[in-house]
Amino acid sequence: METELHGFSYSVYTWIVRFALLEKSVKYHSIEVNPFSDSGHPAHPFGKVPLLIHNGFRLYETSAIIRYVDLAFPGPSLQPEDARGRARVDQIISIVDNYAYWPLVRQVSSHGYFNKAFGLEVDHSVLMAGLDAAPKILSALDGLVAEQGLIKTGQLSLADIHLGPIISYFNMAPEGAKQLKSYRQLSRWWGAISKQRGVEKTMPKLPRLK
Ligand SMILES: N[C@@H](CCC(=O)N[C@@H](CS)C(=O)NCC(=O)O)C(=O)O
Repeated sequence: METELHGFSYSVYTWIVRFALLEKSVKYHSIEVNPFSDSGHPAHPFGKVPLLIHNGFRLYETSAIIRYVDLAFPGPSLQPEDARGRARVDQIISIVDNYAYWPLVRQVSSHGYFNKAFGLEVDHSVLMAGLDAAPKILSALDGLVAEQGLIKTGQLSLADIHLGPIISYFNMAPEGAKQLKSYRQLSRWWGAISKQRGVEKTMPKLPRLK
């Protein structure tokens, strides 16, 4: 059985897939591709990462990949059996992809942490746009992780795996960390997730802000 993950070390979506693969104890080869280069990832129709290849089966879109990993490999299930639990997991994943990724990661984390840490240009208007958009998203997630998340269920699910790296990146920006503190359930949830072995083992190695 051959599993290949095409990803980029700093990509938050690649981190999500690494986290799911680790939870299912899947051994795989990592292929490093920078999707932010001029050509993007040539093997991905939209030039992005991640892309998983499992015995010739090629799959892109992170949410599809982690659901596939959960079903295709043995080990504890990462999705609740009941309809409502499963729906909440899917809802959190969908919120991440449709509402959270851009403001929390590409605006707040990129301009409040990454560009500073890597000596790149910081656009404060982009950072502010992300910070303005964040409360609505954090507030929705605060309620949802209280209902379906590690601290409520005691079990790691695909929702925790999809959301954890996103909140981690947001929290790396001091402005993001300050906002996160106002959301009690989400902060508690993040406190528990950040101590998970899967997070520690799959987290990208990143410089601290000076
Ligand atoms: N919808 C895609 C999004 C993947 C994505 O945006 N990946 C980022 C890295 S975290 C990327 O490749 N960005 C390159 C670009 O936007 O040009 C998924 O769920 O996998």
